[in-house]
Amino acid sequence: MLKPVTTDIEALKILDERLRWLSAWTIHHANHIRESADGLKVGGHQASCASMTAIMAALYFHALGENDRVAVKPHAGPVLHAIHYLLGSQSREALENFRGFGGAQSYPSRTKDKIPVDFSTGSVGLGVAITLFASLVQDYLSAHGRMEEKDRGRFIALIGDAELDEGNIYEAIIEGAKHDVLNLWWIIDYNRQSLDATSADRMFERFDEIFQSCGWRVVEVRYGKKLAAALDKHAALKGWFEQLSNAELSALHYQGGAAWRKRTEADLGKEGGGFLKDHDDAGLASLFTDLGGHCMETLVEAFDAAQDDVPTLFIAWTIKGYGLPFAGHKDNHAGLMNPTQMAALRESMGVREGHEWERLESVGGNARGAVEALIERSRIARSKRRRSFGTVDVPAIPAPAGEEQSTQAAFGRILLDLSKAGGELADRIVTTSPDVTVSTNLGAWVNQRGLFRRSEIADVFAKEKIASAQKWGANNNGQHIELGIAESNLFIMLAAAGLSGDLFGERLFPIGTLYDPFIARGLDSLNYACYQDARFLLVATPSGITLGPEGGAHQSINPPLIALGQPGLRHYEPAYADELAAMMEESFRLIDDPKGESTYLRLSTRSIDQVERADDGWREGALAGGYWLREPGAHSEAAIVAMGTVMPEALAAWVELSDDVPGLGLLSVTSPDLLHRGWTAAQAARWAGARNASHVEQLLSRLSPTAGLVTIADAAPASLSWLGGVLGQRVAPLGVEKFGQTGSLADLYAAYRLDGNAITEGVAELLLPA
Ligand SMILES: Cc1ncc(C[n+]2csc(CCOP(=O)(O)OP(=O)(O)O)c2C)c(N)n1
Ligand SMILES: [Mg+2]
Repeated sequence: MLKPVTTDIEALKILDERLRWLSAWTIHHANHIRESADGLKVGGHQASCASMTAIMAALYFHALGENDRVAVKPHAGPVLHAIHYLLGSQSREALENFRGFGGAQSYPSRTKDKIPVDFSTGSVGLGVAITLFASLVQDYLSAHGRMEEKDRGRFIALIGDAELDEGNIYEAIIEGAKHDVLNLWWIIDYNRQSLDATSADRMFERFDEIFQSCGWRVVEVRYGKKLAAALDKHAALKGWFEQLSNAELSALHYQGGAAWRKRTEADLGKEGGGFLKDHDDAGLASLFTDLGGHCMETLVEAFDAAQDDVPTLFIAWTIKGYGLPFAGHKDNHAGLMNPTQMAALRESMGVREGHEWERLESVGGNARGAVEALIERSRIARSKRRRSFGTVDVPAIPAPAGEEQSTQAAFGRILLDLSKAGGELADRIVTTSPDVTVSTNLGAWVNQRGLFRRSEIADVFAKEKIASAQKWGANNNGQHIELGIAESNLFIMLAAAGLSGDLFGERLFPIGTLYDPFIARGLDSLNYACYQDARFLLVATPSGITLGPEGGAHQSINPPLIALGQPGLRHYEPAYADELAAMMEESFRLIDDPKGESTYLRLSTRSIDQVERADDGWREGALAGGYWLREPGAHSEAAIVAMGTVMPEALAAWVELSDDVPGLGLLSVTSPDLLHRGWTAAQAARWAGARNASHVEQLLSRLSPTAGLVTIADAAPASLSWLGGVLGQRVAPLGVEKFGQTGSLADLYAAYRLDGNAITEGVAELLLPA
């Protein structure tokens, strides 16, 4: 860790004001000056920015080391852009196009912004938690000898106080405590306002206890130097000030000096404890707004005092809209200054009309040199780091042998075989699971590769020679990160590990496992991981109603529909072990490919007879989303279209119906997601002059244009029923629309119409005259 530098406080104060101006101006320009083509609100958050400019100036121009990484509160995005503008790494053009197509993004975005953004933010709470998991990934890389001490950094989250209501933050700190996570600074912009209102007073006093219980140091940065001195001198005043509610404080900040005087007199008497006579109204306003988060000396001291690696929560008191006309007003969250107010601010800051975009406008004399020197000295990266891909040659992954297998069991076998074979890919795989390691079949892999912990944990059961299939000793070399039952943490862990190449220059191949229904529990976190283009393999098992007696509550219906609508995530649903092996191989390649993506494998615990293959002809189609498991006859009038674990029912029905329905085909769909994407992409390409039909169009054009499709999947029927729309063929969709009943497979398949009878009825429905 780098030592803090001695910094010119006056220059930092100037930078604070520059950031306040530039962020407000960027938002103003987008709303009031730039031509609006559609009349839509542009928006932006001048108050949320003004709240943080001192904190961010102190960080970026003083405290940050070159390896430190920051998640910036989404609504302070313009301040981050202003910082890079001052550094010379953001263009005026991008700021003028703030919230416009291709311009600086509304909220910091790793993938869309041209400046280096360490972590995207937007959905509050998630950007906070990813810093913790990124720190854990750093520890993992160090422990595995993939990172040198000098390259290690600190992970910083700039947090809105209302953001602390998001439960995922507490899930994260509990997990962090278990893993003894280090090198975190979480800085709360405690402006006591949310979007709708002022925030609850009561709860806030509890936050420090919660964090301390999880091993954090809590530093309250409450008062600036001036205010602290005044309150120390006047004990009654201090007691009075500290009992003001959040709403009262905000209202007084908004109303200003005269209101402060009136209220002080009312509560403390005419003399205000002997204090009022020393201050005029303006002096009072300036004194009472001197909160810690706006006082540069206080901030620099607080940051300098926290140079060890203990996770630290700074509660920096601020005023939302500090220095702007709506400071403290409870409705200021999306408030925008009008042109008159903006002109007044411009004048008060010494910015000349027509010179609004000048980086160091109004900074003159000796100060200019000091400010320029400080900007020059800032240790943060000016340009984006190149994403690293192509680390590993992914070896061919053979299918596990066995005439009868489940995809879940095959998954465990493939990982075990990979581990035994060893090699670069196996060494870079990191697995993780929220307390379902054993029940998702990762156990054998973990026995081989071990649990990861920075400090060794003995396997007490093994030491005591108590028989157990699981060896749970943990140490530095382990490759499995065991999580508590919090699916959101799983996805944020996958996001952090899946960005390891970007953040640390070291590619990891993260694999996360969970039960399919619980994807929904962490859905926004999964979306967050995909939004940042983190790369990982998500294995969801068991799935559907096929888990049978294991429990109605664990049945899953809609994840294939979720996957259909989730960019950055490819859904594969194999029926057979050889398909799974091909898909895992592909998913590892996709992780390490610049144009790749993450993969979601939906697996099952049902053991089924494997099919005999004449050759490898199925493979390409299976990886593209589907293939004919039983070829249709020329211009066939019907096909069964099946996905995943119900393939035995589809095959049996095909055998039974083939005599009566000549040319009946059986299409195995391995990815509705890929088929749909290919279909829409081919349509778009045709408009651009291309001729190629998509994979799904080619598959279905083997049938008659008037053919009927009976689609069947252990999932919502809409996962496949859309196939009728591709060429206008008719569909009888089978699938699961209700859930919750436990039973044997035969009972459930009959009750939910996933069996041969239902397929026969479907074919009849399509082929027989009404
Ligand atoms: C998950 C999520 N829910 C809701 C929102 C909408 N939202 C944006 S900011 C905000 C309030 C933020 O208040 P605070 O965290 O205190 O930030 P401030 O602007 O006061 O600094 C809300 C509700 C969001 N961005 N993300
Ligand atoms: Mg707030």
